Amino acid sequence: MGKAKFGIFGDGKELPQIAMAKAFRRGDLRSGYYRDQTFMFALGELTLEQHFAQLYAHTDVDADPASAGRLMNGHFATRALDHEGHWKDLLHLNYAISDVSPTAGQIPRIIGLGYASKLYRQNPQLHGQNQFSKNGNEVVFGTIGNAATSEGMFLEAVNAMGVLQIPVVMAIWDDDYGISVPQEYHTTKGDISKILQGYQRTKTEEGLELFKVKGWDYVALCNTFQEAANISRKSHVPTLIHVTELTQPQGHSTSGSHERYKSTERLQWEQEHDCLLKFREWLIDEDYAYAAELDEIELEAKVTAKAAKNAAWKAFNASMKPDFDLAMAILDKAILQSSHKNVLSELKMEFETTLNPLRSEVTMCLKKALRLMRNERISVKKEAVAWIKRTANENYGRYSSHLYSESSSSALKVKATKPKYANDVKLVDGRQVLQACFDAALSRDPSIIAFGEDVGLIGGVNQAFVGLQDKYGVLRVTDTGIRECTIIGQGIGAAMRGLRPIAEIQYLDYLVYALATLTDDLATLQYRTRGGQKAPLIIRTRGHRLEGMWHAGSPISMILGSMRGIYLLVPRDMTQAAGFYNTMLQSDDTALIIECLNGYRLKEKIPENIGSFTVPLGMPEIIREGVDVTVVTYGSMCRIVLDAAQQLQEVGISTEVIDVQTLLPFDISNSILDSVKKTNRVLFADEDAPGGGSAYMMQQVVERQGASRYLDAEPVTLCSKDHRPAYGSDGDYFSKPNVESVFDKVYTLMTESDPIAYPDIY
Ligand SMILES: Cc1ncc(C[n+]2csc(CCOP(=O)(O)OP(=O)(O)O)c2C)c(N)n1
Ligand SMILES: [Mg+2]
Repeated sequence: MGKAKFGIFGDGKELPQIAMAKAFRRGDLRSGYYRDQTFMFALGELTLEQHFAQLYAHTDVDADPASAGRLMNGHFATRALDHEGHWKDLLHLNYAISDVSPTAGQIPRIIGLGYASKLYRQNPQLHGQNQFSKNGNEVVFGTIGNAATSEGMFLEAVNAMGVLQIPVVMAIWDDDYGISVPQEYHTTKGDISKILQGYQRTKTEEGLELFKVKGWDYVALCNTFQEAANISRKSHVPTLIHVTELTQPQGHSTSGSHERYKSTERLQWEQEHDCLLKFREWLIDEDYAYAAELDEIELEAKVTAKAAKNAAWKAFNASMKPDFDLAMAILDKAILQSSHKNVLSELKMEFETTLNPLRSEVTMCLKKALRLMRNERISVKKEAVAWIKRTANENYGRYSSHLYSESSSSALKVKATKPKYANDVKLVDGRQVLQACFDAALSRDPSIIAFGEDVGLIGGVNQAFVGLQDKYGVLRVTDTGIRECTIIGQGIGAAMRGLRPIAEIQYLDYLVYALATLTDDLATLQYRTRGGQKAPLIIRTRGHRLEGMWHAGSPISMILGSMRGIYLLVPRDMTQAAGFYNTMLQSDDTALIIECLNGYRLKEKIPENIGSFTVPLGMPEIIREGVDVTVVTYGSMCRIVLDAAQQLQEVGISTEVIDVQTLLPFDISNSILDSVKKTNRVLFADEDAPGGGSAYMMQQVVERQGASRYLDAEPVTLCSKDHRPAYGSDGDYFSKPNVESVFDKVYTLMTESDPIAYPDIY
């Protein structure tokens, strides 16, 4: 009837989920997908009414605790944070991590969820009373469909869990299909557990323990899940349960019927092997119940489900009714006061006869009414405008809140502490500034960990962790395999369990391998749970210019376009970077920090308060004052622009250089506008492709901050060529902006306003 826009359900997979729920203990975690409704019901983590509330997109957190109406149905989550955004006692939760729709998107984080148990068990500094773990006894239960096991994320994660030896029970719900596509298109030999046999542990080799069990065999399912959970809990060995012969009685979702693609024989087989039917037969055969008793239970279940559906629908409508009633009362007044009585009456009638009206429809109705009355001076307009403003504000909360942390630990609330320098301050390599910052952090807080490719033994390709594995141990400063996607997953999962990971992506260009997990999972986490879950992960990487097509990238627009929800910090040197690490470690937000690849060996002054000074987010810094032109830039470009500014000074042009420092958030207090008011000319310069990061900065300053009114010349951008940077110093020079191109761009701006003083050069 159009009450719900889309439905996807867990039918055909009920029985293994009951078995899984029996093996699950309070404090354990689940990272699964849209089929897991029976598991959630069995744990008591989802009520029937909540199930329907999500189907209707009820925006009340109490009605749909998983997503407050933001996610399609079948996307489950436990609220792990209290109303203030602070951790609850996770040991007392059945902790279901919020689902995402992309198949296998739930998998990378499993690595971190399990890794946290390993650290809580193996690192004595983390022992003792805490709300996150009891000696690392918590098991992560992962679920995935058979078809989704073809995704790289799954295969990467299976390998990683084998390497890491973490307590994961990975269940595969195998119904032989992925929507319409049968097994032979998905899996070599048509059998995922068969092809994973090489991962099976042996007496002498670590690996996974693999199980295969039929999805309609209740006793075998219970035994298998119990055994797997015991192994994982006790020995931290990952286990994988391939649950076969499952069905999908209603097809994939409400958007199509499976009769279109399954043969008559398959449909017949599914009817006979439905796990609930087989369970029923077993209960009767084993004398646990009479058929009549089960009939009664089934009837009761239908009545209960219907009642829950009706209650949820009623509650959903009731949540909107006061606003609808008030809007209609305002329209009644408008009909009395306005000369457009007839059209207004029609508008009202139209809304009142709408089947299942929504907030958008009442908003459209009142906005149309206001447009009609635009030339009239009648008192009702004030009431209508007040209604529009109030509900817009409330709808912002309903649909746009919690993209970032809104708790008292938000990164935007961290107090700024300036770096302090000794009188005889030493000049050191940039990497040493970072090393001192990480040293201070690791000694301050045992929950801080760092990992990534080459981070452990050698202390990172750029040496910022040098000596720190020796000092803090392999559990704190750790090498990983080359697996960017699950490095990020390792960070997300660990952060969701109270640890403070710094996950490293070796070069910014390789962030692409982890992009799906960053954009789908991490960036949306607070938003999609409306503040019910968080993963305060710091992602460390390095980029901008150095050498070659894959070691000098600055794909900022890719990040800006895909990772809202993760702060984007672009420090110009290692001191600013250290300040950002200190800020983020005090906050419960997540951030990507891009260090300058070419800055590790440049000399910097090391602050005395290296472990505690902070750099605030969203605060640009004027790094050179000037009056003629403002250049807005960041990262490695700061030095280039400063050099150009020096040369411009020699021809009489005074350039103000602003380092934005953070792109998300961008200049919270509109300070760049003040500079433009003074210079009336602005250039936005970066190393991204044309129309990328520079265009974003232009939009922020010219449109959002309203700089256009103060400009005497067109705002301009300077960026890289369309292609990636060619290798070698000349490749860099002719691919990226350089001192001369900055000079020319600024000089041309001046030529435009004073061609006599600044004649054309070329
Ligand atoms: C990355 C991605 N690709 C495609 C889809 C569309 N899609 C949703 S479910 C699905 C099939 C999944 O099949 P399977 O993993 O076997 O799970 P099942 O639905 O059968 O339980 C597809 C292709 C998606 N959600 N995400
Ligand atoms: Mg399937």
